[in-house]
Amino acid sequence: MLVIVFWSAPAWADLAALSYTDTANEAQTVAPAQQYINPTGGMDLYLTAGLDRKVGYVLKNSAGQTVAEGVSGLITAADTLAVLGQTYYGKVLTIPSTLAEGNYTLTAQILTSGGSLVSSQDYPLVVDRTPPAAGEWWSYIYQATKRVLFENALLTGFYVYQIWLKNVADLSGIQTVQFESYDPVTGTIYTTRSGWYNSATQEAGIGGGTTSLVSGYLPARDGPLGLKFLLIDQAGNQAVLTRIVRFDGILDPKPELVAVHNPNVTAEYIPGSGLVGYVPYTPGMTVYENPMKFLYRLPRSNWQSENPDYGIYITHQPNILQSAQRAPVIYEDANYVYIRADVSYGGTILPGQQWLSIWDELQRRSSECSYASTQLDRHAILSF
Ligand SMILES: [Ca+2]
Ligand SMILES: [Ca+2]
Repeated sequence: MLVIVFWSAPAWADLAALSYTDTANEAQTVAPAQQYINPTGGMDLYLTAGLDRKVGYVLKNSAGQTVAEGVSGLITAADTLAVLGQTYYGKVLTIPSTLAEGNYTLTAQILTSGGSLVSSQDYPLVVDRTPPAAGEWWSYIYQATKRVLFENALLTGFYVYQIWLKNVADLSGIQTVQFESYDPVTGTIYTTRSGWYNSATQEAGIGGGTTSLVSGYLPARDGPLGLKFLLIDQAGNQAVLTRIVRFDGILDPKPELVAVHNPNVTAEYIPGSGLVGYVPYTPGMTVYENPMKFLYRLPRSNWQSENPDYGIYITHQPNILQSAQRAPVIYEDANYVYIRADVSYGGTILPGQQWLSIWDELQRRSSECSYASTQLDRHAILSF
């Protein structure tokens, strides 16, 4: 004799699973513990009981009104249900119509063959088909104010510490925040990261406000960049928020220190250029004047005058008592501009600020006050 032992049902009536098509048009089969559901049509109930019993259900809304109910035929040995990795005796009953959003109580029942109630079990359900709501995009730039992140904004990669959405809310609660950065032309995804949600402030975003988002959240590249937040509520409904920005994510290619001025030399660094007295830079070379005159070479493609969104410029500070100013371009050819950066050999005016200190600095600014800077390598091996 062939004996098939199924998982033995508990004494109470059991609802093993609910099955429905969700708001993303995908089939879902979930345990009732899921509680939050988003069916777009009818819904199948996997109800289990012993042989020679019947199963039934009653669905009541939050006002206590019965909105659907049903009873099965007799369960026989042929009535096996395989769902969510388990096999049971039972029947599938269907709630035929689309349920209105709101709170429900689903009562699963076991009945005798004559229809008398043997046991029942209540399951709270929340039907939620409304995706999360979200308000404005915001950004925090280090040492600048928090501000709205508009479409097509110029955004610095170096000092953008946080990007987030305000007024993020959902009646059933936010379950997941996903972030993506992508190429808005090809759709290529650059980064995918989990985001955070703060239910107290109703904000969802990326970044903790203490480090640059270029470390993993945003790609190290220049150009138009798509930003996307995917907000998923407890019932699985999704809201997709996108913003395209002009993203200035790299400094490269950086200016290259190619020559240093020597007042005792009259030859031209490049014949015909007028760059008289500039001699090729070598580490440890001797310099004969103060302030020192450095000659940097920068590809035109990364020169801010020709690439205003994503290019760079150099500031210098010829005198330590002066504020930094833009270093002048003193020669250019088809491929490069040559920039003279004057750097005081200090140490006498402000104690502790010796050698080349920090004045050979790259800076960038955007029309929206994005700001980033980085120090070039310190050429501290220069000596007099
Ligand atoms: Ca919702
Ligand atoms: Ca750039």
